[in-house]
Amino acid sequence: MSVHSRFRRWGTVLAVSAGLVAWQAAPASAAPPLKDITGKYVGSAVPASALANEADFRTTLTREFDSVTPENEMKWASLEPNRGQYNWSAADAIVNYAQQNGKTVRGHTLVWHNQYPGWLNNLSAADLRTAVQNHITTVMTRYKGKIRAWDVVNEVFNEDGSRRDSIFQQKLGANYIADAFRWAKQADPGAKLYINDYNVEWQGAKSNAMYNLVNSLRQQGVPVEGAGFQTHLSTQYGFPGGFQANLQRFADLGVDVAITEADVRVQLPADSAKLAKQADYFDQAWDGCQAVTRCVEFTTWGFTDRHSWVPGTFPGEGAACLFDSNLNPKPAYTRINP
Ligand code: 9MR
Repeated sequence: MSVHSRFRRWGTVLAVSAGLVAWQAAPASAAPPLKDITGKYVGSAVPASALANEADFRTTLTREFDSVTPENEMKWASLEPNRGQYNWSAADAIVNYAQQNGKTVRGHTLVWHNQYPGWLNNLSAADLRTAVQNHITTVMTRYKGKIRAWDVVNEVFNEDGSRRDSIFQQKLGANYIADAFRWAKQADPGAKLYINDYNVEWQGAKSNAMYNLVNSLRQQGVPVEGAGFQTHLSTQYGFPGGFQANLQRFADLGVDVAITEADVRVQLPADSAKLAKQADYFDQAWDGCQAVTRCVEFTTWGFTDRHSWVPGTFPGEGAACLFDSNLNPKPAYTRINP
């Protein structure tokens, strides 16, 4: 919770549902929306299918958040499965929702070693370079002026801080990152251009490598304007040490910083102790961002346990979001927004 909101109390309400009477935490609708308790953007990853098909999902999203990140719809394989043939409909649907509802969009993501189309594998180095430039230019031009920030490159480091051996690194060499940022700047000069990664929330080999790269790119005049910290956390590990100081050192390089994909998974079944620990982690992440002037955004990777990548990727873990599957706020929500 922010210092500001610590002094606000909303009490409890008598909830009557399905014949049961129970005292429970005030629903989110009784508290101000998350987006209204901070001057920073508060976002969520969004699957276009849920936005289209689930009215309750859409209602909570619209009430609580002022930024959306397409969860998969703007990835290269989604947008351009065959060379030069674009499928815009799902990405357009999210951008149109944002435009119609006064939300901003975080674009995700232009150059990533995952979820890229197979046709990239068959290209020569020179042709791959052309394909990357064309893809960045085509996608950013379509959404020019409608995307607040773009994850231009995603997850370019290994855990030890060495460069990930992606198809881009292998074929184009280390400078593909600088090229990507320059092409992105030409396509939409108004969007904030980010490098984004996970396990960079504490000071260590990986975050040091990202810090050094941002520093050296900026010294060369490459338009890196933001550092994204995914913040996929688990209660079985400690909260990242020096979280706020780590954000601050990047901010001190002259870039914006953002929490881009926050979630806190617990081992299933969840219980009140685990959810209390989860609440503590979410609150520390929220407060860390609030305390850094240039932390401009707090985005969660989905807001409801109904739709979360976690159980599919970490068997036995889940319940990682601020709202449960029925869209009731969990202790983590109430802790941030009491
Ligand atoms: O949530 C996304 C999931 O639906 C996809 O299957 C997965 C594919 O790798 O990507 C997930 O989102 C990832 C994001 O794009 C980048 N950071 C890690 C996220 C969780 O894996």
